[in-house]
Amino acid sequence: MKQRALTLVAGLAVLAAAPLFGGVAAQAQGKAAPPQLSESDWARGKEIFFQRCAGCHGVLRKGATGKPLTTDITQVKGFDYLKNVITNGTPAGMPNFGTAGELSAGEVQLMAKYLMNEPPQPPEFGMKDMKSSWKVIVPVSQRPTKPMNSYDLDNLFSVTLRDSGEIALIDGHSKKIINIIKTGYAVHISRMSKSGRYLYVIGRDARINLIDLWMAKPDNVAEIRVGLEARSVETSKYKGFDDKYAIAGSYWPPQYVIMDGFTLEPKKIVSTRGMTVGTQEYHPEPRVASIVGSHYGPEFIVNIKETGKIQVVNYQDLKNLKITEIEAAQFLHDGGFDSTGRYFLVAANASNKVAVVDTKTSKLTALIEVGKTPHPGRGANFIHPKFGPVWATSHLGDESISLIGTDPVKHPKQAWKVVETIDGQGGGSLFIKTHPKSSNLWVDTPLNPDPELSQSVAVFDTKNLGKGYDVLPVAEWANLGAGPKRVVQGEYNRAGDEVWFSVWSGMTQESALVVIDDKTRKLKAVIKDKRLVTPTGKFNTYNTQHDVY
Ligand code: DHE
Repeated sequence: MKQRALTLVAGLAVLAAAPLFGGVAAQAQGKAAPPQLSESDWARGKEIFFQRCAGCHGVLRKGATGKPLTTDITQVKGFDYLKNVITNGTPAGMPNFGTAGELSAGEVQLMAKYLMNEPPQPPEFGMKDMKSSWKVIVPVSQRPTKPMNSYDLDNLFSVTLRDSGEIALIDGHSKKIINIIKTGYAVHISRMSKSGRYLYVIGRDARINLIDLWMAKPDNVAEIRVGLEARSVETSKYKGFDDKYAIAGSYWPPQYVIMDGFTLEPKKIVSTRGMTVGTQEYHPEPRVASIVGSHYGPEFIVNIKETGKIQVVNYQDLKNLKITEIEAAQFLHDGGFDSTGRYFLVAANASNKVAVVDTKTSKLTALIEVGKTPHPGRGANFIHPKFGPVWATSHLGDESISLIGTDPVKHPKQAWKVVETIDGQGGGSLFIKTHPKSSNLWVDTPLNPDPELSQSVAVFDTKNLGKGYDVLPVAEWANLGAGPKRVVQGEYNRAGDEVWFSVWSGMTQESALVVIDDKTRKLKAVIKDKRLVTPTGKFNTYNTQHDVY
């Protein structure tokens, strides 16, 4: 059966390719023929793959955080194997989509069949597409000239409402929702402008929303789509360039774009396709992972997953763009600054390494072997009683937490080495967090297949790590009905005396935010509201603006 895959996928563009399904018999021995799918099942498979799978496995399914799923592999593994892994997940970080109730039994079977067919290649997305999606909702000249509300703009939380395509802006003091703002689908991160006035959020569908916190009721003032799939957005942080530029990295097409910071007008697109580190092979899909704005120069630090290269992009002269390319390791993902803001540490997750870049010299400082599949979020900086300043990461693939020395001046022997490894509750950790005013180190495990672990959080005392950790039953505290109730991503308030966690359930189930008193580690508040659909990431305005973590 020959079909035209011309269906719209989750609001995405029309696919140019016309894949053949089921009609071509598998040639190689041991390979199962790709199962046939109806046109509607194929469209649904593409949609689910975009929403749940492409981030880890890649649009072309060549693998990164997740294993490669090209048909030479999937047709050999076969339907039953794929169905089992999608249902139950793996301890290495593959979510248990079936048993968690996120995909129905029918959807799991559909995905197992879908994966045995060739992946469709989405179209490119260039300047013309960006410009036609670009909207300035409130022109700069019509925006307030001073804050028009009385909120403490240093203590707001931008909370991703993943599946409803919104963010909730919450007042950190009253814990009341200020506004629910329409955004792209499954906002991945929120970032602040240098001045603290503008909030930038990016959806998985590569839609960026620019929110002005000075409005009486903060809301969107501009938006744009920069591709078909994306995860990262950042702003110029170097002195003299306050709020001037924004940058967004896409997963598809593999590229990044520098925009005007006040309007999101796209200025310069740079493709990331090219050669990998090490074997120096061409890669057709080097996706842009984390991006940070340097405090030491007019530069963005752009981390390219599949090539394993870090680009230091100088934004002083966009016409004569200077890019310094640093060889790190595959597959670069998420990371954050050390406590001084000079060094950037980024997980090369499938290489089990952390790469360190000196943003003052634009050179690779170190490549450090850590545990299995590091996943720090932005990491956690604290003073280790014996080894001085350290930056910590937890791991998707094992229970370890690696502490890396970050002070080459006063602790040169420890600098850029794992000075200690401690064990948390289990693998499946995504985020680790502390605050300069706290001695608590919080480690979540939302992707652990055991609900006891995915619904609780471990907390260490940084002054006495040898004592082990306490387990706090955060999901239980939220007192919700049925659902996966994954406890995810701790985020501090401005004062550093409370930490917020999301209890992330299914789209039709109740979710909540749980606020813990940092000193007593006791429950302080549960924020529930029927509008809080699938909350995941939370970003405190001050801590995000100043890279406090
Ligand atoms: Fe994330 C950060 C990519 C899965 C919530 N995530 C990041 C960053 C990247 C990334 C590149 C760093 C951005 C930066 O700092 O500029 N995330 C990916 C994936 O590719 C992956 C593995 C699979 C996917 O399909 O997206 C993935 N991430 C998830 C989730 O399942 C989470 C929990 C919910 C969701 O939205 O799907 C999730 N990712 C987050 C959050 C951050 C993040 C909350 C920011 C953490 C922070 O404190 O900065």
